[in-house]
Amino acid sequence: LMGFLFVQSSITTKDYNMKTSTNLFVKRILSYAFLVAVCSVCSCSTVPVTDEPGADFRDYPLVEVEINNTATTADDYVYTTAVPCRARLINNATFTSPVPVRIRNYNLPTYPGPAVTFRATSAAAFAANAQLDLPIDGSWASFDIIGDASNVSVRDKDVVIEIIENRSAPAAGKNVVLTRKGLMVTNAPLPAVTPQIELVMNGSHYEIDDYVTLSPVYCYLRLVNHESISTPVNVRLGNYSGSVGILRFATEALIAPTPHSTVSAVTVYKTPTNSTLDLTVPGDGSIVPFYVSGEYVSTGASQGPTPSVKDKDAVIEVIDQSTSAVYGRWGTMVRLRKNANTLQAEERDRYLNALSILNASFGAFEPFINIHDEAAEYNHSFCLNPPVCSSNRQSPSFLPWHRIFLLRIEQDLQAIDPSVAIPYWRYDEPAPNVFHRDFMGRYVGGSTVTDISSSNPLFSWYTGTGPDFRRSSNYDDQLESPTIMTDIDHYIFNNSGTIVNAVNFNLLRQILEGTSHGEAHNNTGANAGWIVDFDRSPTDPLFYMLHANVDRIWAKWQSRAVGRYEPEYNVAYTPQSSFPSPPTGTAHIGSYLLDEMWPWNEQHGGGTLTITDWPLTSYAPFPITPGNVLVVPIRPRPFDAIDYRNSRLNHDVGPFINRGLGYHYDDEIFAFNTAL
Ligand SMILES: [Cu+2]
Repeated sequence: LMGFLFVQSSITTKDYNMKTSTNLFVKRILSYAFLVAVCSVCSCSTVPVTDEPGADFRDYPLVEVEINNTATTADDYVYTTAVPCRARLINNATFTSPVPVRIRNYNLPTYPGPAVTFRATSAAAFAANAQLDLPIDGSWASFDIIGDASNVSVRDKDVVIEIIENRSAPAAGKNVVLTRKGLMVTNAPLPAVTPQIELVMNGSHYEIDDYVTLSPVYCYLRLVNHESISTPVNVRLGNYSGSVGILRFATEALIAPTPHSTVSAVTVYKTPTNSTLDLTVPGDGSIVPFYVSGEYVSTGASQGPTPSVKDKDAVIEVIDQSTSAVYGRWGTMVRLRKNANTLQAEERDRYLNALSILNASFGAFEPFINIHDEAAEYNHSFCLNPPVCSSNRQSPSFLPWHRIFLLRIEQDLQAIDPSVAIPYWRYDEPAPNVFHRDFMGRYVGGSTVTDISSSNPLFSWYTGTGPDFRRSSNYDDQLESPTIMTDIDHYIFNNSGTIVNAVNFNLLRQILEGTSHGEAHNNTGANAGWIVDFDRSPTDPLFYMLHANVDRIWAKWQSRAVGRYEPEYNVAYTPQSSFPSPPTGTAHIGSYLLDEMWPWNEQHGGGTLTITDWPLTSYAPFPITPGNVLVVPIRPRPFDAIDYRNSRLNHDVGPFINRGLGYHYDDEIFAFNTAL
């Protein structure tokens, strides 16, 4: 069935006056984006800020933190006496006046745990927050941490502190998390460790990008006090016994060329597989590189990853090879997009909390509604066959456009809480925990008002369409799923994993948009629900989990054959190249591989190609958040959306310029099965 099922609701109204007036507000709040230094192994090079017409580039502070004023973590333990700490700006040259920040614990009020209190060194009293001004010469600002003897840690790194943006303007950036660090509250100091080892993830000394998926992340070790200890140190990397998220290690991102009938020689890189790794840290202070990723068990009862539940619960331990002395533990997170129906309560609530905070500043949420509306309404970027697009939104760019669109909101959510990733709603399975009063709410027959708990952060949900979000599912959302395909995996893939229907990209995207995703929208919205209507569907928070599942199925399809991560091959994406001039064929501008996609292409006003009315765009270029510097190009093309895996921050992975978007689903291995 290729028909497009995502129909307009009969109650659609569009208030152009409202949209026009709010656009100005949105432009002011959201036209932030920035380009900053990206550190490579040995040197930092600053990417010059491009002063784009009509865009204000906004710089977030990139912050390094040290507990006990050392680069090693062997002394990152806090007791009931004050521990000296310090923070500094990495991109200090960007700023012209000291940058005010706030330090606090990461705990949600509803999930209290071990915590610490803070004081700026100049202040007298310890408190739950401390204010600091970070100097623009890059020097350290001091603060102290103290633990609570009655509330000590259960495991290492179960106390996470965070430094947040505290500049008064722009308002949208306030409280953005600039960095996090894991530590431990003990009731006794630990013995001093002589060789001071530093571990650096992602090539940068700031930790805001220290998140791993199932892709290899570049890291290195270094002897800090090499001037007093000039001998090499033989160390073993491994998982700390208290870790929740489990990691794997490798000395290199393994590379294997793979032949294929239509792709001559694609070189792939694979995920690390070693549970421990022996390395020698040079005595001269130079680095020893390695790669880390989340564990993925490929067969057996425990098939799949062992992802994190909270930030910094995946802890890399560095010990001495012969004495097992601990040289340090570094908290990171195996952050994956997970099945929404099986999230743990705290994961679920962190996601809801971040969504709610974004929505509470409605001006910061509204673009998601408007971008989607106008992209569909004005037939840009995910439309085929102009000028009939108002009744047919099928387009080759449907998948890459929504991939970038989801990253747009995911990165805004991660600016609020970096431990959040958009969960996916498997709409081919019953999802009673999704349609629950404590999560996305329940549809109760006879009313379109979605039933949610008063304690649910979404209880105060508000969009331009009004308070709450309305559904009218025509299936029992506790027992049934909205798609006629009982198992989408087995529709696109048969039981042995072979693709049976979507044998090429064009067929895949038609099945996904028309049948699979269309049924999820239509049957959940039925007649009066907002999710059925393209200009309001992003007002229902379920939208993002629905589209994460669409994206996940594409990702699984990509993983099943060679070349589907390589955008320049037809097996990965069609149409290739750029929109032809003069126009020929049927695909819309914005759909060709190398076309920049609206709205991030900054096009507005009268277009000159087949579409003459690019909508106003207040949403361009693609904004950048602290943990995702340069992960998404500022004017993304379908080309940039094909490989979703390694972060572009990982410069050293693979033989190519890394083109990944840095996220991963929890049910798909990083390297595809070459046996298929
Ligand atoms: Cu959709």
